[in-house]
Amino acid sequence: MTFDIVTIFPAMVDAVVAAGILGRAIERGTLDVKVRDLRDYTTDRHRVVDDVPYGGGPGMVLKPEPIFRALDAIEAERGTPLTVVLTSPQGARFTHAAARRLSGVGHLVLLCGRYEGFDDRVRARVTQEVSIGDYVLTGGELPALVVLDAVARLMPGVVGDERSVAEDSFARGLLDFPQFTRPAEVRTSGGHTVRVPDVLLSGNHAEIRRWRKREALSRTLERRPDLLADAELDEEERDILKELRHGSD
Ligand code: 9D3
Repeated sequence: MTFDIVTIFPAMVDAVVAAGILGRAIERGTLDVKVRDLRDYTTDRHRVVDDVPYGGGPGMVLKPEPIFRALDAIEAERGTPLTVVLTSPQGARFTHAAARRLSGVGHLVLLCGRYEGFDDRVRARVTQEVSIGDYVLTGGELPALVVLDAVARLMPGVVGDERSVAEDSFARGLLDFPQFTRPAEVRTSGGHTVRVPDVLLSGNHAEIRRWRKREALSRTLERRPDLLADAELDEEERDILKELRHGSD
């Protein structure tokens, strides 16, 4: 899968993309990410990408022509038509379901917002506008990287072990069960020891599976009951959930 990311801070995007699982996928050729400096698509000597808002008010607005020139260049290089994702606080909330839909598109353009946002006329070239949540950031680079990360890891071969993608908590609609690693006992700073639950050391895999289901369900019920409305539960999980709900009556 191929991504073109258009930004006024290419170094910020480059650094993230080079690290970790995405960096390795790029080295292997499973993933292709081209980071483009919006200033490269200006035509004036000072490479200006922003201007004052018509009608007045604070802050600056991203000029439309550099964005149009960038999209024209990408279109000429990649072939038409483009799927263009614009990051903005006005966008629809980006969810795992949205990531899954986008992972079916072979090529994506991500436009990173800055300042007070884009000249509204660029929206004529935009397929979808996304926000990553209800908090105010300084720009769209981190949101674009969130979209890249969430979409890219769904592509076959990007994440080493396909099971971690399939068993993904949001893929199933449940939170993860608790994880432990060695040692089986560890001394806390408070001076007492905390042990790994015995069931995980028992070697009884049927019991371990059931314990994990119960933990995942009780955590979800406690922390994110909203997820249970759309969760895909098997019969055993529905039974455990019924028990857990009766327990809190
Ligand atoms: C809604 C706030 N705006 C009111 C004047 C100003 C403004 C604040 C921050 C305009 C743009 C930004 C920069 N944020 C993004 O570009 C952004 C964003 C975000 O701030 N939160 C969650 N998702 C996203 S996606 C892009």
